[in-house]
Amino acid sequence: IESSIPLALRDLWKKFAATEFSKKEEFQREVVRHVETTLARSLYNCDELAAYSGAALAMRDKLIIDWNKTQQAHTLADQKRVYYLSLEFLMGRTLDNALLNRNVKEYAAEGISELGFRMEDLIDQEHDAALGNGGLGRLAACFLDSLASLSYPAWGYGLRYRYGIFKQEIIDGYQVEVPDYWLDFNPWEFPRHDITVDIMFYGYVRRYTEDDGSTVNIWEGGEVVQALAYDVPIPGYGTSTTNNLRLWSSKPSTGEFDFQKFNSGDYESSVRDQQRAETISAVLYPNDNIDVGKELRLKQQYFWVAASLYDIVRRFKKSHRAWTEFPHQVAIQLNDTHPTLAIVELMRILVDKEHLDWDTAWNIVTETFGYTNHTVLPEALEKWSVPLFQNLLPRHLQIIYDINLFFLQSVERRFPKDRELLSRVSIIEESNPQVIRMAYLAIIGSKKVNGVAELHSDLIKTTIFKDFVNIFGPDKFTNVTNGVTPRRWLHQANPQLSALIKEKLGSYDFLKDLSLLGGLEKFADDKNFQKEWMDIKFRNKQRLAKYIKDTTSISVNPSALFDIQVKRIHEYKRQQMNIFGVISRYLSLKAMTKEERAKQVPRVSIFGGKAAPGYWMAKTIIRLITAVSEVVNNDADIGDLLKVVFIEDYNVSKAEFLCPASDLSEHISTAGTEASGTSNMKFVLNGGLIIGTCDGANIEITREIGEERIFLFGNLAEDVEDLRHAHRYGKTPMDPALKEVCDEIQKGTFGEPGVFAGLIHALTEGGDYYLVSDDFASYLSTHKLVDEAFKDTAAWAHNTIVAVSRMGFFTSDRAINEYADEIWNIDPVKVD
Ligand code: GL7
Repeated sequence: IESSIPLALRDLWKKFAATEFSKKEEFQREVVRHVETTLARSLYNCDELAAYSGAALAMRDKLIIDWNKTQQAHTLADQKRVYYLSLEFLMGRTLDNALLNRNVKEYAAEGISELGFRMEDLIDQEHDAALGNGGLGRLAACFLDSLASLSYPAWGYGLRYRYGIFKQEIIDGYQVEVPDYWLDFNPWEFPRHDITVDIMFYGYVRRYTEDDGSTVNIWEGGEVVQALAYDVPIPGYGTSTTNNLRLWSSKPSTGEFDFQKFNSGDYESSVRDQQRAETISAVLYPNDNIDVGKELRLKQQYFWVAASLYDIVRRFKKSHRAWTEFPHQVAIQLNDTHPTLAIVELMRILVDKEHLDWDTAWNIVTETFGYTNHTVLPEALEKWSVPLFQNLLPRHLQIIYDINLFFLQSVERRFPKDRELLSRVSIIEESNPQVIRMAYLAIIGSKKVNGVAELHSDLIKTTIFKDFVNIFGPDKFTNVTNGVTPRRWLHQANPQLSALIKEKLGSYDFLKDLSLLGGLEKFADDKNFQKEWMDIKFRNKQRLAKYIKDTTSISVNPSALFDIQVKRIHEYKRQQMNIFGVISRYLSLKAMTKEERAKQVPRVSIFGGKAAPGYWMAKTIIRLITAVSEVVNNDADIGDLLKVVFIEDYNVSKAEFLCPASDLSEHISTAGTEASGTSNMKFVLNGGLIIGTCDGANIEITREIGEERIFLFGNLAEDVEDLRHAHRYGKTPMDPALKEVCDEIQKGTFGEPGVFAGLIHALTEGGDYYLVSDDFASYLSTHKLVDEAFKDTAAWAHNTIVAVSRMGFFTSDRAINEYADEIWNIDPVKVD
C-alpha cells in the first residue's frame, strides 16, 4: 500500500503525524488544549466534569494513535482474526482503566493535581458504560481486555444502545427503574460515518431458475434500516495493542427523513419512520437469564449480526482469497445464542449472493463458528416463534428449514428408526406455534461448543445437549472456565493490595501472569505481612462504611464481618435464602441474654442487585431485604451486632469498591443452576472468603485454594432432581428454622405480610423449586462456622493470603489463551 503514495507526501505526513504524550507536561498540555478548544471552556469555568472530559480526550488521543498502529499491524500480518459477537459488553468506566493499562496514571494524576483537581474525583465523573445485564456482559468486557493484553488480533461486535441497563432507585423500599441515558458525553467512541450497512427486514423471497437450471432465491426486503459503526478503542495492558470494539447504531436508511413525505406535508409519518429505525438500537433488554421472545429483540439480533457479518466478509474479500480460506482467516465466537442468526446469515451470503453450492458453504460455516453456552436454565434458552420469524426474516427461515432437513437426514442415516430422537433434536419444536430452538441451531452450525465452568460443561453434555453429544461425538463439546481480568479487578479496584503484592513479588508482572501470585504463599504466616494485608482490608471496609453512611445514613462498624451478596436478583441465586438467614440470625440475637450477645461476631449483611422490571418475585425479594433492614437497623437491642444494607443501583463501578471490602461473599445458587459465576473469583482475588454451594466455578475455586478456605454447604447438583420430586409429592416438611422465619414474616414483624406472600408460597405450595428449605440448615450452620473462623484473625489472614496466592487460574488471560488454542486457532500479532 505504501508504495502507491508519493514519497514527498509520505514524508510530509510523517513530519506532522500525531504524537502521543509521554510525560506529565505533555499530558497537561493536551488536557488544557482539549478543555479550551474541544470543549470551549477556560481556566475560569473548568469544573470537574470539564476537567474529566479534557483528561479523557487526551487519553483517547493516545489510545487512538496505538489503535491505528494496531490495525495497520493486523492488516500487514494478514493472520487469522477472531470476532467476538456479544449483545452485551458491560464495560463500566474507561478512564482509570486506560490510564493504568497504558501505565501513565502516576504522572497523569500528578499533572491533574497541579491543574487543581484530584484524579479520583475526575474518574468519578465518568458514567458507566452499562451495555449489559450481569455476568455474561461483564465476561465479554474482561475478554476484550485479555484479548488486547495478549495481543490477539480480535474485534468485538455489539450494539450501541442509547439506553444501557436502567438505573435502580429504591423508593419506599421498592425498586424503581430510571432510564440510563449515557451518551450525553462519551469521549470513548468514534462514529464512523463512512461505515454504514443497509439492513433489510420483512418482505418476501423471489425464487427463479437460472439458464443453467440452478435455483436462485432472492430476498426482497420490505423495510431497510441503516447500521452506522461506532468504534471504541480497547487498550491492552503492557502492550501497545489497542483492539477495536465496533458497536452498531440504527438510523433510517434514506437520511434524516423521508423527504418526499416531508415535502408532501406528511411530517409526522416521516418522523415516525425515523423513530422506528432508531428504536432498534435504542435500548438494552434488561433481562438476565430469561428469554421474552419480543419481535424487537429479534430485530436487534438480526440487525447487529447482519451488519457485523457484512463488515467481516468485506474485510475478508479485500484479501482476494478463495472462499474456502475463510475459516483460516476468520473465527467467530457466539456469546450465547443471541448471535446465532450469524450462522444463517453467512449461509445466505455464501449461497444466495456468492453463489457457492450448499455443501461448500456449509463446510465453511461449520468451520468458522464457535458457540458458548452460558446457562442451563430452561427459561433462558432462546426460542423464536416460527410465524414471527417467517414475517421478519422469510429467507432465513427457509435456510433454517434446509439446515434442519439436511441435519435430520444425516441423523436418520446414522440412527435409523429412532423417530423420537429426530423430534428431540429437530431445530423446530412442534409446539403451537412452532418455535426455533436457537441453541440447537448454534450447536449444529458450530465447530465447537463450550460451557463456562467444569460442572456446567458436564451438565450440558449430560442434560440439555445429551443427544447432540451422541450425534456429533464428545470432542465437539468442551469447557473453558471463565476468568476475570486482574487489571480491573485487582490493580484498578484495589490499588493498595496490588501495590503490596508488587512489593512482595518484586514487580507487577503478576498482572500479566497471574500464576505468579503463587509467590505470596510463603508470606502467609509472616505477621507483619498479615498485618499490612488486613490493614488494607480494613481501609477498604472503612471506605465502604463511609459510602453506606453517605448514601443510606446507616452506620456500620468497619470491624464487623462484612458479608456481601451482589449480583442480579434471581430466585435461583437465592437472595431470598440469604435474607431468611439474616432474619433467623436476628431472631437468635433477640432471644439471647446480654452476656451471650456480647460473645457474638458483629455482622453487616450487604445486598445489591437489579431485578428485571417484569420479574415480580425478584422485586419482592428486594422489598423483603429493605423491610428487614428497616426493622433490624433500628432495633436498639441489636446495635452493631447486625446491620442490613441494600446498596442501590449495583453496577460495575460499585463492584469495584465492593469487592475489596468483603470479608465474606455469598455465591449460594441451587446446585446446578449457576453456570459459572465470576464475582466469586473477584471477591477471593481481593482477599475475601466465600460461602457457597457446590455450583459453577465455586467447585474449581475450591480445588485451587483448598477446601479449608471456602465455606461450602448444601445439596449437590446430582441430588436436585430427587429433592424436587420429593417436594412435588409433599414429602418434605419445611426446615424448622425456616418455618420460624416464615412465621415471623407472617406475624407482620417486617410490615404487611401480604406483600411477602409470594415468597412464602414459593416455599410451600410452590414446591420450593430452588430448594431453600433443603439447604437452610446447612446454610445456617455454615454461617456459624464463618463466625468462629472470623474470631481468629491470624488464621483468617493466613487463609485469605493463601487463597489469593492460588487464584492464578481465574484470570481471563488463561481463558482467552484456551479459546485461542483450542477453539479459534489464532496467534498473537506483535505491534511495536
Ligand atoms: C451467565 C451465567 O448465569 C453466569 O453464571 C456466568 O458466569 C455468565 C458468564 O458465563 O453467564 N449466563 C447468562 O445467561 N447470564 C449470565 O450471567 C446472564
